[in-house]
Amino acid sequence: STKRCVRISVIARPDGVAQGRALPGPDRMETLAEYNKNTLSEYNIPDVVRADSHVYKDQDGYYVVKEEYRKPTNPFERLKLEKDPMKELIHLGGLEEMAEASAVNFKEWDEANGADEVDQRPKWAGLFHRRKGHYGRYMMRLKIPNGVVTSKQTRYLASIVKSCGEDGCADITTRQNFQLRGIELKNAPGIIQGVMDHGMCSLQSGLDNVRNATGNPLAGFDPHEIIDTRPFTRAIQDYVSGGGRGNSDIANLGRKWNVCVVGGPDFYEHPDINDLAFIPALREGVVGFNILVGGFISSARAAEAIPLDAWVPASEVVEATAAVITTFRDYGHRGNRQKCRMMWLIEEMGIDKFRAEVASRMPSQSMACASEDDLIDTSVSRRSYLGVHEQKQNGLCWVGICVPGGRLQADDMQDMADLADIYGSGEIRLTVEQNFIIPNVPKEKVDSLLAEPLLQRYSPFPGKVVSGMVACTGNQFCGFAQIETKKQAFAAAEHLESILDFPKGDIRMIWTGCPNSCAPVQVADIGLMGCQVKNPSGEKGMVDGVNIFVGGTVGPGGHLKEHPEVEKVACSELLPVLEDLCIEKFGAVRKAVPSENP
Ligand code: SRM
Ligand code: SF4
Repeated sequence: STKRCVRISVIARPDGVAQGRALPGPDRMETLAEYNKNTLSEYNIPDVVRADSHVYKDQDGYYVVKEEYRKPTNPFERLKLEKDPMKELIHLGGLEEMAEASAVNFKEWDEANGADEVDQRPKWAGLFHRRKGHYGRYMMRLKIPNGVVTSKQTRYLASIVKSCGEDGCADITTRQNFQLRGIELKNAPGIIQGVMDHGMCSLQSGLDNVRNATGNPLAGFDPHEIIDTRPFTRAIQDYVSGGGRGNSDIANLGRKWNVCVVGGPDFYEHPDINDLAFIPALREGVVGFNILVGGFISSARAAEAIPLDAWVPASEVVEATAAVITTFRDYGHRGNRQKCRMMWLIEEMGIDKFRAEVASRMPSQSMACASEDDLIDTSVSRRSYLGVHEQKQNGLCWVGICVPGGRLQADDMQDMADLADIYGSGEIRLTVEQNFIIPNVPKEKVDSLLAEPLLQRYSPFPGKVVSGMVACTGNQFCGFAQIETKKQAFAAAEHLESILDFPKGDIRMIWTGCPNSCAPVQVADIGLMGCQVKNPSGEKGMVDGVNIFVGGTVGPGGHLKEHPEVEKVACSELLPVLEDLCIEKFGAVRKAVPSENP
């Protein structure tokens, strides 16, 4: 069992936290060090100080890159050095001051302060200014550990989206999480306070921070469950956010960092592409986890996670998480952003030295070797969680519902919450394919749930291409995007379903708007990565196009496809190429064309 579960709902102003402020922080600047010490004292994490570390801890408890490791300083390290976002924005109320100042005239305030302040530092509070596609509005990225959310929480999030009027909408993300859009900075502190009061958190969810801890979306009710991942993902999230108070220990990493806990035979959690993944394994009869490290995707490189040759008991998941993150914090690169992810550090140190450093940071200063007794049941072939399935609890079902592309409006979220209350137990699960699940539906209520209007739009029984469709944000809101994604993805999926049959099963078609691969094309059957290509009509100029990845696999033994198989196809010429791929590589067959003269 884990020592503590999430306290994030209790951040409601413990001792020493400023009264009357929306964001967490101490009541006086002089008590900052004590505040951070108190926050971290909850976690039993040894405070390791290494002479050769690239960072030092300042008198208030924040980490700063040492002078000798500052060159070449990338722009993100510079903005952290100039003004520590966790300290200044969260703990000392800077964001609240910004909210007030920006309320008068956002554009003028933006011009006076610049992009570091307006776009980047607020990411420590989970606020992303959408400068290019949605000027003056922020996207708020939450953390929903394991994708478990209640109807009450969902309803509150729906109310935020609704309050943003036509600018408001939300996404289920590829880390089984929610993002809300259309927020104005002037309202952000109040919204963050509300989010916290509802037991959720948006702190430390962007830029050089730890992302949402993913787990098995079927945790607790899957008949094939190996281990319930919820206590672990919640405990990780609790540590990562300092119980919602902000964790100063890990608020200055060299880059983003991902973690997941695997709980079932299907690997829905994508352990291959996480910086740290826990894989259930027994050691001398004790339940615990083998550890994989270093998985990541970036525009320059996609690397599969590799074994650390380490096992930890279930009771030490948070300690192991902290040991790996702080190793990364202390030694990770701070120069070229393309070489800052943790795998680069592992390669530079060598896995043995990296392992030794991690082990030395455990409370016992050691870690057992990986166990050969892993608990992954390879006899179960990867299942679709969409549709109606019997739970391990007698008489109950879960209903997996497909939201192609994950985009939701306020009313959709409201309906999700209502359906979870009426038919289930008031709980909703989010998945990395941007879908949701309503668990705990009594068998006799399933038919009525299936007849609900929301399920006519978002089907539990989608076609064979729509069912596996995932699409990142794309150029509607994302400044990196080369193309539009969500609408094109859905149109292409519907087209393929209209003319082809798929006797060999579903196709996992994933669209990503640029090489960052937020919707991971490298694991897709067919992955489409946005790019610009020469106009096929021969006219001057570039047009939207894609590079096409084929044959990535997921699940135990799955592998990434690092390079595209077909390059630079204009979107206007894409459909026949996709048809051929479906036929040649995935056994699709053309539907019989109805004869005109029967
Ligand atoms: Fe991502 C940056 C959206 C999952 C790799 N990602 C971004 C930004 C923040 C860029 C920006 O400021 O506009 C995007 C925000 C767009 C927006 O308005 O929504 C963005 N990433 C997303 C989401 C929303 C895609 C989605 O449609 O679901 C996902 C949010 C997850 C979450 O809830 O936290 C999302 N991003 C991922 C994943 C998948 C995963 O984690 O399993 C990856 C690849 C895995 C990985 O990180 O190793 C991913 N995002 C990136 C990268 C490339 C990272 C790198 O090392 O180079 C960037 C760019 C960066 O960090 O410099 C990026
Ligand atoms: Fe934006 Fe590129 Fe990520 Fe899509 S893949 S959300 S376009 S950064």
